[in-house]
Amino acid sequence: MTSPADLSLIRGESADDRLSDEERLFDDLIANEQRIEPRDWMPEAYRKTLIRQISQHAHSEIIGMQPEGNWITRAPSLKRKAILMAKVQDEAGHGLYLYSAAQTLGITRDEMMDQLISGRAKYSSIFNYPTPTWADMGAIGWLVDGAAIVNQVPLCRASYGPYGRAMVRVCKEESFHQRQGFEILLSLMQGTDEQKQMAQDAVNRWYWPSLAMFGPPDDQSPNSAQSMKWKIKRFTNDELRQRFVGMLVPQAEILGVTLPDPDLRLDEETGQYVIGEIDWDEFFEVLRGNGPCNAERLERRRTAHEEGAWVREAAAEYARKQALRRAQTPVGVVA
Ligand code: FAQ
Repeated sequence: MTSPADLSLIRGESADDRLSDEERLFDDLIANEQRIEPRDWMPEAYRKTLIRQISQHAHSEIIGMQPEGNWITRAPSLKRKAILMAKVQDEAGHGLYLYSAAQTLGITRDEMMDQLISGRAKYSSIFNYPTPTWADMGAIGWLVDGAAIVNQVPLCRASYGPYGRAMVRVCKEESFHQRQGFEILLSLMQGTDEQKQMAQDAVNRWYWPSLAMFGPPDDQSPNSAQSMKWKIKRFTNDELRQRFVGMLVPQAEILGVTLPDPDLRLDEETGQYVIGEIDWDEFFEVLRGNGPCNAERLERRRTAHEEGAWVREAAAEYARKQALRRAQTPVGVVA
C-alpha cells in the first residue's frame, strides 16, 4: 500500500509543503475559534508556551495552598474552618486539573514537580507574601481570587481544549472563593474598631501585589503578543489589570475599606481608572526568588513532596496489582 508520504513524493511535494499543510490547518482552527486538541499537530513554540503557562499556573495553585493553610488550625469558628479547608482543597484540585492538562502536551508530572522543587519553575508572585492575621484570609479571597477570576475567565476560551475546559470548572470555584473572602472582610468591617483596622491593614498589604499578579506592563511582557495571536491569552496584562480595578472600586465602597492608592481616579473621558505607580522592582525581585516568603514556600513544598513519597509508592503498587489482576482474569469474568 502506498503511504501518504509516498503519495506526496509522487505528487512532487516536499516535506516543507506537508508541514505547511499542517500549519495551515492549525492556523485555520485558531482563526475559526476552534479548539486545538492533544491529537492535533501544533507548532513547537505553541506547545512550549502552553507547557510554560499551564505548569506555572498549576504550581501557583499548589503553592497557593500554603498562605491559607497557615490559618486552618486558627480559623475563628468551626464554620470558618470548614469553609477554609474546602477552599484550600479546591486549590489542590485546580493544581491537579492543570497538571493533567499540561501532561497532554508531553511533559510528565515528575518533570514538572522537579522543576518546581528545584526552584527552576515560576509560580505566581502573589504567594510569596505572608499571612499574619485572619483578615489576610479575607483579603486573599477578595483580592487574589478576584484577580484570578478576572485573569482566568477569558482563559476558558483558550485555544487549547484541555486548558480551556479545565478553566471552566476552576472559575466556578474561584467565584465562591472570592465571595467568601469578601464576606470575611464584610464581617470584620462590621465589627470592632480593631477588627476594622485589621481588615484595612490586610487590604493595604495585598492590594498592590494583587495588581502585580496580572504580570508586567504590556510594553515589558515578552509573551503577550504571540499568546494573543494564538488565542491562548485574550486580553493583555494591562487590560485585565484595568478591568480588575474597575471591579474593585464599587466593592471597596460597600465594604467600607480604602484602596491604598492616593492617585486612583476615574478618567471621565476614557471611562478608565488611572492607577498609581506599581512597584515593578519589587515584583521582579519576588520573581528572582527574593520575596518575603519564597524560600519558606519552596522548602515547605520540598518537605511535603518527600513526606508524600510513600503515598505515591503505595498508589503505584496498587495500580500495578490491579493491572496484574485484570490481566490474569479470563475475559467475561468480572474481577
Ligand atoms: N508571578 O510575558 P509575560 C490563583 C512571568 S492562580 C510570577 O506577561 P505571560 C488561584 C511570566 O511567567 C494564579 N511570574 O507572561 C489561587 C514570564 O516569565 P517566563 C496564577 C509572572 O505568560 C488563589 C514573565 O513574567 N494564575 O491565583 C507573573 O504572557 C488563591 C513575563 O511575563 C495563572 O497562572 C506573576 N504574577 O503572562 C490559588 C494564570 N506575571 O515564563 C490559591 C495563567 C508574569 O517567560 C489561593 N497565567 N510572570 O519566564 C497567565 O495568565 C499568564 O501566564 C500571566 C503572565 C498573565 C500570569
